Amino acid sequence: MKTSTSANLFAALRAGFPADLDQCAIECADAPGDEPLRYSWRDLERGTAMMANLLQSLDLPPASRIAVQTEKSVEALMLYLAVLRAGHVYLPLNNAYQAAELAYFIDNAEPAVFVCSGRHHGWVSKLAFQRGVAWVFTLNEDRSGTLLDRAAQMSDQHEPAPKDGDELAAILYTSGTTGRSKGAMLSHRNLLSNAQVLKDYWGWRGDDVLIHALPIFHVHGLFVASHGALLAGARMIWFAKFDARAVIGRLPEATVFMGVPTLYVRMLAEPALTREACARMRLFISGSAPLLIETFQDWQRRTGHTILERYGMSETIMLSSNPYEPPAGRVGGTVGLPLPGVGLRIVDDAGQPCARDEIGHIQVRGPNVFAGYWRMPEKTAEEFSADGWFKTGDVGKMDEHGYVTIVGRSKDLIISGGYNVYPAEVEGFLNELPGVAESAVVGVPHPDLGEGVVAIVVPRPGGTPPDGDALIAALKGRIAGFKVPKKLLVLPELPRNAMGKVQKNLLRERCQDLFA
Ligand code: MLC
Ligand code: AMP
Repeated sequence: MKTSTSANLFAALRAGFPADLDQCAIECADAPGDEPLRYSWRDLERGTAMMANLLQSLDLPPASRIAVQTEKSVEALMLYLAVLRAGHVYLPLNNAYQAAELAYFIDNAEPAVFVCSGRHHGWVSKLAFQRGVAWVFTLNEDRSGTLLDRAAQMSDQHEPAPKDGDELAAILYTSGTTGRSKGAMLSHRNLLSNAQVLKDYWGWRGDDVLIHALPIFHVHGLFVASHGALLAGARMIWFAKFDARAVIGRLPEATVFMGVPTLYVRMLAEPALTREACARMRLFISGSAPLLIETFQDWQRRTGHTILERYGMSETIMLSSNPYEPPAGRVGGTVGLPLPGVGLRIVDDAGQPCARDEIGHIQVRGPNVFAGYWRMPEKTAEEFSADGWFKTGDVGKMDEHGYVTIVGRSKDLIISGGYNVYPAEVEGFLNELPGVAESAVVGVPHPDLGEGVVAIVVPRPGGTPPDGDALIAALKGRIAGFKVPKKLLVLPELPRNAMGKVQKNLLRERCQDLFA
């Protein structure tokens, strides 16, 4: 196997750091305390070296999975970089996940190390140790925890582990089209090739200032935003939690912002969002969920800037983007053109190419496309066409200029505020609750979240009908809060077609205005 330090994604990102390592790399915008909390590039270099040395001192098998469920912090970003640096595999987990969800990921990925927030150490460490995890460390928002205590004793010199580009860098859990969560295996090459393409395509520069206000357990915040800034040696203004007013307050110093559509909707609701506030900005990017044309137009009117919408997914990182230049080439309601090096085709149900503007299934290929799902070769095979294209599960069309429009999804997926919710998973938990015979979960328009989760529940015959509020309360604590239905209806039966399949389209129509 051909291994070299340069194929290690960390080494490539570090090569983008500016020559003067004492410059500010990251400034925390919402850290407690009066003094601004700043990290220099040297802090990133040394901190990641110490954490990488700590991982190395544990004598883990090569390519061990390092599972991380912590609050967002600069140290958590350093931990991600340290895992790459040490040559292990990063496994980020949404911090809303509860015990049943974590148990599944641990059983499936078999991480050697779990890093959790100190406040959850009791139950998480018990769960992790019971399932064979060798090491559990804590990492807290206030820069405390056993991970940093141990890393502080390590050397701040570390040579990045030599890597072949095809070796695994990260596993991101996603449900893909159906069923239980699957771990999308992303290699050093997948991540680096995509970061390099985006660096050129979006014109990243060393004097950019990125407002980073997204979580760092998904593609958008962890890869697209962080890699962009690191590779360009650009400064980040770092928000541990998105707050529309606070973000607008920092826009005058910034040049780049990335968000899911909900972030744009919330910022538009703030009177402080003006042309003056955005005067230095060069690029607003939206993705992870459809951006409504109204939001695109309102943003243009209010700020004078045209949002650049792009499209991607966990299995592929970024696939398409509206052009950077000229801004007039950014077409609202579309996700732009396939990125350089990315093949994107629209095919019909039989797998035959669709004509221009004809709606079909979106399939992709390229150096950014993942190697497959972790330990699920059959699932992997199902999601690729016979000629090697990945089936995204998205439905769309391409116009004569090559612009792609996503019109829907063939996968049963709800995207709420940029987070994916799989109806079958929520239905499974609902159906286990007392008094519930069966249930159906759908997504309907929501002014803030894009789609809001709604459950329709059928009571068990003969018993006391279940109370909607009690069911919602019972779900909280069992599954991540963002998956819990915002509204729940109790109906005597679910509409079914002649085949006995639940007609979710009818339920969606019925609930269409629930959040209006
Ligand atoms: C939080 N809550 C949500 C929610 N986020 N409910 C539904 N959908 C969501 N997205 C619920 C919590 O469970 C809680 O419920 C209540 O809202 C308050 O929680 P919070 O954490 O204070 O919420 P808030 O800070 O307002 O979070 C909203 C948000 C956040 C939009 C800022 O969801 C967010 O950061 N989303 C971005 C997701 C993202 O990065 N996606 C990228 C995926 S990558 P209760 O009942 O307990 O009060 C991808 C690929 C690609 O898709 O192309 O990029
Ligand atoms: P995930 O697997 O969590 O990364 O989610 C990926 C999915 O998000 C894609 O398959 C799309 O359905 C959706 N998505 C991402 N970007 C966009 C976008 N700009 N417009 C519409 N849907 C999007």
